[in-house]
Amino acid sequence: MKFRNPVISGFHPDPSVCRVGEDYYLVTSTFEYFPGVPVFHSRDLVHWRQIGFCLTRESQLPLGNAKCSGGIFAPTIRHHDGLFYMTTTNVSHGGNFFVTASDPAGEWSEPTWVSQAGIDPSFLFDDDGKVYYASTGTGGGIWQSEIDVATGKLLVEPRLIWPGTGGLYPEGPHLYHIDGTYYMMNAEGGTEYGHMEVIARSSSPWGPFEPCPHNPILTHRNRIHEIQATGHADLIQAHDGTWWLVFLAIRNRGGWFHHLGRETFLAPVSWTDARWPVVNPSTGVPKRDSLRLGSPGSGLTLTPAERVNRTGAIEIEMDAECLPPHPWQEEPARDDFDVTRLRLSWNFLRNPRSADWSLTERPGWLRLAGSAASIDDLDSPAFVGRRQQHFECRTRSLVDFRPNVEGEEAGLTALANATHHYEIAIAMRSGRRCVIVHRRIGDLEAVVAEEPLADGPVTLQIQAEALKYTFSYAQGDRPMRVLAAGMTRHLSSEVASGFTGVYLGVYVTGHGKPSTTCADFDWFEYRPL
Ligand code: 6LW
Repeated sequence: MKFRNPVISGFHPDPSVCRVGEDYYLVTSTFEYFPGVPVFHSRDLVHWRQIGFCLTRESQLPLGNAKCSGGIFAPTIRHHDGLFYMTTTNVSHGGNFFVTASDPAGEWSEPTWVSQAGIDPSFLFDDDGKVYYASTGTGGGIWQSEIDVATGKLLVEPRLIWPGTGGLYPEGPHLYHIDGTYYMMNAEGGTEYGHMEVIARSSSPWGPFEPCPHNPILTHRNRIHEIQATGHADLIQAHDGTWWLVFLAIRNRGGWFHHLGRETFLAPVSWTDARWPVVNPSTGVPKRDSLRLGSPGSGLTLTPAERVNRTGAIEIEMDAECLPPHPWQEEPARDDFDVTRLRLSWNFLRNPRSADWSLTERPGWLRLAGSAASIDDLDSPAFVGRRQQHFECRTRSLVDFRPNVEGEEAGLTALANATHHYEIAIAMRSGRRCVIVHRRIGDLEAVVAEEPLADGPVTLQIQAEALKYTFSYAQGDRPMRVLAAGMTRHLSSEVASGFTGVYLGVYVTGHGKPSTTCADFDWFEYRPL
């Protein structure tokens, strides 16, 4: 059967997956966004629906003044003895911790902190009841401890167990116990164009580990291809016995840049006779586990063509013996805000102030009360946004905002981070209520279009194509009027840096002073084109 990658599009990096019976649960990292660590559910590993978040309270997820791409790094989800466990790192507050839940849709527990340095923590609940806790560590390599999962206490101090195969930044470790052998799988090369996944094995959870003769088992570092940066993976055996890998990758469209962030991809896995995994075997399997490749590190002698064949090339359209398809109903394109809970696809920046937003003060509208904070600040402005998940899509919203004071502003934003974002908004400028288009690209900032507005609500629109955003507005039944455009490249990770992807959202700010008036959004539409 064919399936399409990414299986979860838009900014969904560092995926980790577990299975309970015929149900699959997946989590991704979320950095400075709140709530944190979304939980996705699937019955076929291809179709995923979000069912909740692991971190929904400030007590679980303090993000005060978290830098852009600070906060929550790579998570791991596992299920053991009727409980789900999710461990991750809050690099802005506290370090490594885990939370638990009996129902993956939540609520999840308060954090149990683990005094282990590094990032990218991961559990192995072993058959003998021991719990191993792996992560990166001081000085590099993969470190591991044994913990008491009831308290988070270290039972065996962390120590270096695997240096990696020599690539940069060994990270995203996961230890698996498969058919009596311990496999340590990790990413190397960094999360960009040099990214790869490697694996090693041992008869002991503490090593020494022998590297796989055809490492890296996954990489696109030698491929001229739309898909790049494949790596940071998690391995899963499906309920029908087949094996699969979820991992992150990016899609370049129209140039060597990506603005949708690192997305979640899927590939089938098969095993060689020598019990080593092969990713996406349909693109080529190791011809033989020859001596030439046997000794650690000797893989470097392969020709590019052989290297591609060996490293499991990934395609947008994948061919594989899939599980019976189990698609979910699509979320309607239009959110009318006519319920009193925000959809799961909405996120705040850092810990929101409850006074900044309401779905009840003006029923059927989303009301945002602007504070002094703006999108440029390492604070929590009156903002909610959703991930851009398609290169071509259109975002619209009907906004009722009547600014009184210079600098008061409300509208739509395409947001990469605090220093790279575009807005179409209603603002008070030189005493007039106007519609403006604003661009910030690092230390370059400008209002590039401005037109006076008639009284009444305004429909604001951002139309996205692979290479540009187009900003338009309309009032009453007048047609949409294009005001300006902005290049997508300038909101890409290559330009804006960081670990996050573009959000499309609504906001209001007083730019340094609390706004004297609220902005009401009647509806918000996100429509893939
Ligand atoms: C993630 C780590 C990484 O925790 O980036 O570059 C971090 N590699 O594996 C954030 O995605």
